[in-house]
Amino acid sequence: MDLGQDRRGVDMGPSALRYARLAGVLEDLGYPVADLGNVETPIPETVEEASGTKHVGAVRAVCERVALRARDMVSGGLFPIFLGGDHSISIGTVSGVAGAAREAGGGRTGVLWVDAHSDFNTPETSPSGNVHGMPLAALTGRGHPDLVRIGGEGASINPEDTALVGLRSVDAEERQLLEEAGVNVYTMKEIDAYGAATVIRRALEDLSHLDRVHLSLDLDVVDPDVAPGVGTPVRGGLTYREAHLMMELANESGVVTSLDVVEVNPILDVRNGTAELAVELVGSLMGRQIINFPR
Ligand code: DIR
Ligand code: MN
Ligand code: MN
Ligand code: MN
Repeated sequence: MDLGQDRRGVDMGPSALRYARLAGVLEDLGYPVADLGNVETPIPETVEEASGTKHVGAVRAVCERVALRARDMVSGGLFPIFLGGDHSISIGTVSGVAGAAREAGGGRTGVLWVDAHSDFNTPETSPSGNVHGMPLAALTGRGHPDLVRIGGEGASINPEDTALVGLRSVDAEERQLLEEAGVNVYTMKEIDAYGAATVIRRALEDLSHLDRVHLSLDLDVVDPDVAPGVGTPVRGGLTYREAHLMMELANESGVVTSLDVVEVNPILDVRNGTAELAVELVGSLMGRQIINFPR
């Protein structure tokens, strides 16, 4: 889906990730993989542009379908990996995963949001009207009622059950909302000051009380020199190794139970390198050692 922001192309992300051998990398690690195909999604050319929150009706419809798929996967005991698409898909992925787990007595779901942006805007605070800047707010019960309602009425997750890592672009009023909500925030400044390992371990510690953790990986968290194929690049991001360390430490913690890989835009990419990096990062999260030390 590319309805949640202004640039075309991010809807081709799943094809680029498949082409970069996502399934093969997981199979090499010993996992059985089932590709469930794409979720039916309209293109912006066929969607009536409403004023205010852009394409909100169509985004909601797609996210409801995503949430149903997410529920089925959690009920089936699978580890869901969702390929975006822009980050608005996560209103569907997280609400579905959290809702299914809660109803099955599987307890409380938290979110590790790894992104250059905090995606905590509401229609009132958003400077762009783009839904991809709103998913985390909607998931915690803030924002457009049609977005908050996705996957079931009300908030899907508690703000204190979220940790944000890699931030370096937050809008002024969005920042106020973030502070009021009390989410755990780790900016690039903290990563520079304390080191990536310390910050990542703190963020994982913030989520250690939860039964499930959904990792939502927006590829724009990585520095645009390393990952140019994203719609809203912001310089000063994670290095190649810091991004891998994020996933390696998440793997070591063993807490992650579902994953989004979003905002890969093949039109803006260079020889599919951002999709290939994304696949590498999924590999690290699932246990692959990119630095092999013979033991
Ligand atoms: C900006 C950009 N804060 C907005 N957000 C992005 O439009 O709300 N999120 N790029 O990923
Ligand atoms: Mn995002
Ligand atoms: Mn982002
Ligand atoms: Mn909801």
